[in-house]
Amino acid sequence: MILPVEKSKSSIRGAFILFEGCDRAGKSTQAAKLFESLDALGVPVKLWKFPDRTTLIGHMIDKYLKSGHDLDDRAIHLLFSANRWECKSVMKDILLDGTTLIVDRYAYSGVAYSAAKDLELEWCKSPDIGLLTPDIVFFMDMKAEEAAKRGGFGEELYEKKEFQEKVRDVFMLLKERTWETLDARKSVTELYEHIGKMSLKIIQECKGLPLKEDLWKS
Ligand code: Z5A
Ligand code: MG
Repeated sequence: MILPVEKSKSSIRGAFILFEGCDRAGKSTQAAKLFESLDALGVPVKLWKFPDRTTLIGHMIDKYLKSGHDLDDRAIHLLFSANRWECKSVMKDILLDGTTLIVDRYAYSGVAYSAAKDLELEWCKSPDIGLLTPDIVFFMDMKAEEAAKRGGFGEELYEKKEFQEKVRDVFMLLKERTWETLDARKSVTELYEHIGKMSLKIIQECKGLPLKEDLWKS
């Protein structure tokens, strides 16, 4: 009798697709567009956003961002990181279940915004060591003065041009092999053409690969 071969979970895993970049670069726009088109194609997919403001830690972060409440820079950094850790096991289950996860901001934002406040880069990275590692990072690159022309800039705590330039400089230091840097000044459609193609490719490539939980480990 031939027994059915049990599929190892890692052989069908989904891809971890991340959007990063400074404020108003178009991350959420592209993440939503990618979600809609993959969903329409019948690809199992979920959209996640950090900070995840729906959790208890997320509520504290939301309050901080909206009120400019005076909180120690290291304390808020650790809260952003804790917000990712509290979501890790659910994100892992989603990916191992074969569902692609589109994530809007993650640990790179965590480090970029805190290091821009002059906290040491290595200290900023350390609480996120060992989180899930994205398979591809679409870095939406744009200068702060261009971003400022877009809607909504200036409503939350970090949305100041000089600060955003510092954030961008730190992002540049964090670039890795998995990063695709995109010129965020291009049109939504033009950007999406590339993002859509690259995402389908990475979804295929990841299917047989183990999930990585080694962010910044080496
Ligand atoms: N933060 C942190 O400090 N530490 C952490 O660990 C994490 C985050 C995870 C809130 O983030 C803050 O938290 C953020 C970083 C910090 N700092 N600030 N401020 P958020 O992700 O919640 O922020 P947001 O409110 O979603 O804004 P955003 O992410 O900066 O914007 P975006 O998603 O990149 O852009 P968008 O919403 O897609 O588009 C912005 C506008 O531009 C909108 O009017 C669009 O219609 C328009 N748009 C988009 N694409 C285009 C193109 N291609 N051409 C022209 N116009 C466009
Ligand atoms: Mg956004």
